[in-house]
Amino acid sequence: MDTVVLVIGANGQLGSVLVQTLQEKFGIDNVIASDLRTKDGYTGIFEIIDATNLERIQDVVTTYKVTQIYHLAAILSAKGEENPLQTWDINMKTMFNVFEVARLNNIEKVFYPSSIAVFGDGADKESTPNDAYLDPATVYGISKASGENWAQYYFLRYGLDVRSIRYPGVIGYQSLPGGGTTDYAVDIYHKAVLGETYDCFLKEDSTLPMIFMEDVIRATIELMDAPKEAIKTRTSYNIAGVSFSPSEVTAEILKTYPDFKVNYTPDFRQKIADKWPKSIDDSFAKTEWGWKPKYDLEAMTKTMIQELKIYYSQVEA
Ligand code: AKB
Repeated sequence: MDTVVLVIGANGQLGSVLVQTLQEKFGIDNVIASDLRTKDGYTGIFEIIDATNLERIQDVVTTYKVTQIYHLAAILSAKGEENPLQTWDINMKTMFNVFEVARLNNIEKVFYPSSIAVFGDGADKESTPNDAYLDPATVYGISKASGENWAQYYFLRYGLDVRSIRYPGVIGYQSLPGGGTTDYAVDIYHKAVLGETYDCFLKEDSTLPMIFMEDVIRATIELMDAPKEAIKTRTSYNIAGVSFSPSEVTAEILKTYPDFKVNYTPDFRQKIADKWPKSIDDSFAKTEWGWKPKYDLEAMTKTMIQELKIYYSQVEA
């Protein structure tokens, strides 16, 4: 039987890149991208799905004989605070719909992303362990901490093979993030390449765990490819890429753009960042399925600047 993958939330920062990787891996006709709206210029099969509607997910699963689901749709940390109850409803309803459709249709594997937002003041801020106490301070974090436990519940109760990673802030040149606290770390590169000043919404010494897009996509695929017996952690895996503060990434950018200027005007997102780890212990992922990051701050910065320069030269042409 062919693997047929449904990606929910395919237009997001991660989804748009992950879909391409999955198309290369499984074939363009075996990947169904879905989101609330179609995307201009998308190549491949696309279905409009509002994941709060279980019947609609069921229709698509039946039509395409889907065997794996990646559920990437969620409202993130900063945006989620605008309307906490609605964020809870959307994040939880979409998750339950995916888990239920997966269970009822004997879906082979489900990917459910969690986040470093599950951690709060109860966890060590340096090298935060996988099994640290979880007291999230945002509704997004609460929904993910709860979702991880539901993932484990569906595995233990129904044998549904749900796999999960706690994503750090994701940095990539291919797409833009939206509604997160770590978004500054993508925006800052765009402003540098455009020759503009960046107004940073976090303090200059606010260190957070981040990861380069290539690493995070590889981690996701490697986890999904790992033998079932290797996956001992059924809540979610910490993965570390690189930890840095706004002033550290600025220093790296200044090596290429010595005139680049950053102003610091911390806003409500600083409070969110203050609750999160500064660095992550990812030994469970390393030991259980062989996770290993490749990109450090220097390599990431080089690639970001190189690729964004190409992008903006094409936009301007
Ligand atoms: C956010 O900032 O909300 C996300 C995340 C760390 O999950 N990027």
